[in-house]
Amino acid sequence: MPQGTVIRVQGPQVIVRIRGRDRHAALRGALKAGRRQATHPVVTGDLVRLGGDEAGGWAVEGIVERRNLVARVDPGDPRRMHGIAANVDQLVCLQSFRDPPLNLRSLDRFLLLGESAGIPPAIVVNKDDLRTGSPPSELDFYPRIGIPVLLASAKEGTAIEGLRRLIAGKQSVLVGPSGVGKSSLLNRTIPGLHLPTRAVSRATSKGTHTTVRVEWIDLPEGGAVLDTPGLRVVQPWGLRPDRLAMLFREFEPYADCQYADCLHRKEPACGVRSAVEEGRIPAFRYDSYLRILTSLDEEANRIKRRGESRR
Ligand SMILES: Nc1nc2c(ncn2[C@@H]2O[C@H](COP(=O)(O)OP(=O)(O)OP(=O)(O)O)[C@@H](O)[C@H]2O)c(=O)[nH]1
Ligand SMILES: [Mg+2]
Ligand SMILES: [Zn+2]
Repeated sequence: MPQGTVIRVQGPQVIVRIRGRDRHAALRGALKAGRRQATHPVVTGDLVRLGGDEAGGWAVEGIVERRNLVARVDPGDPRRMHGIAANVDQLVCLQSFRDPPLNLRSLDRFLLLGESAGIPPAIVVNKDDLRTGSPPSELDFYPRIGIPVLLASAKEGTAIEGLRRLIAGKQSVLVGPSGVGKSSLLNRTIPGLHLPTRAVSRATSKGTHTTVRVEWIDLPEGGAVLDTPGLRVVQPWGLRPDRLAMLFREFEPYADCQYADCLHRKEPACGVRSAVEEGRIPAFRYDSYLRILTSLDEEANRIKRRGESRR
């Protein structure tokens, strides 16, 4: 059975690259039924098994097991998964210094989209031309735990060469809030690319959700990069409270606590909390951790309430 790579998802139709050619394909019934558990049954980057042929049209029969998956909780229904991209090598998390302002809480959530799926993350902070004063010292922390940081400006062309090197030859997915300049940076980095971009709202300093679906962009030197629509709410799919601390890389050496199931909140003799007090774990990261942990509790309660109201 021939196979292909999904390079675009548009409703019940997908575009699949079959032996180097991009073709429409329909989804078969069994896959459509998957909508109850997932917003879209197939995801950009999926390797799929195909039925049909060039003359009569192609149909997606099944999905080859994914190497990995970038996915969040569907904000409209916490029991459903919203898959963003499959089978990627790298998750590039974009923020901007202004319009919208740099938000470390949001950045740490986006990083978890990668960490929870075993996908190495990288950070790009765009709109360096709008920065006043030196970059916040928190940004120096990430390279120490192996996450590279680039300060870029799509407007002035800063760090474009660095970004090109970062994505060269790989399958990358670019994520971040709306309006930080994901599409603008890719336009600047990839010759001949003209993705639509739009100014952020003056009133709210938020983006206007210009990119509306995941866009697959082939790189001239090989590899591809996926531009994605800005996400406002990012809760990584399948995240469990007892696994969260492991995804904060720097906690690991200190997660030696009195209780084996310690969540590093208020438990006595907690190695992680001691490390925060001694300054070995930065307070801002511990703060992110606590907020995400609380949001996981809230999400569990939301799901429980839905279940009860149905009965
Ligand atoms: N000053 C400045 N403005 C920038 C820079 N990069 C992008 N912008 C502007 O920021 C606005 C949003 O840029 P987009 O590229 O559409 O942002 P996006 O992240 O793709 O947004 P969505 O597609 O909505 O997720 C546009 O008006 C861009 O011109 C930059 O480096 N400096
Ligand atoms: Mg965009
Ligand atoms: Zn602990």
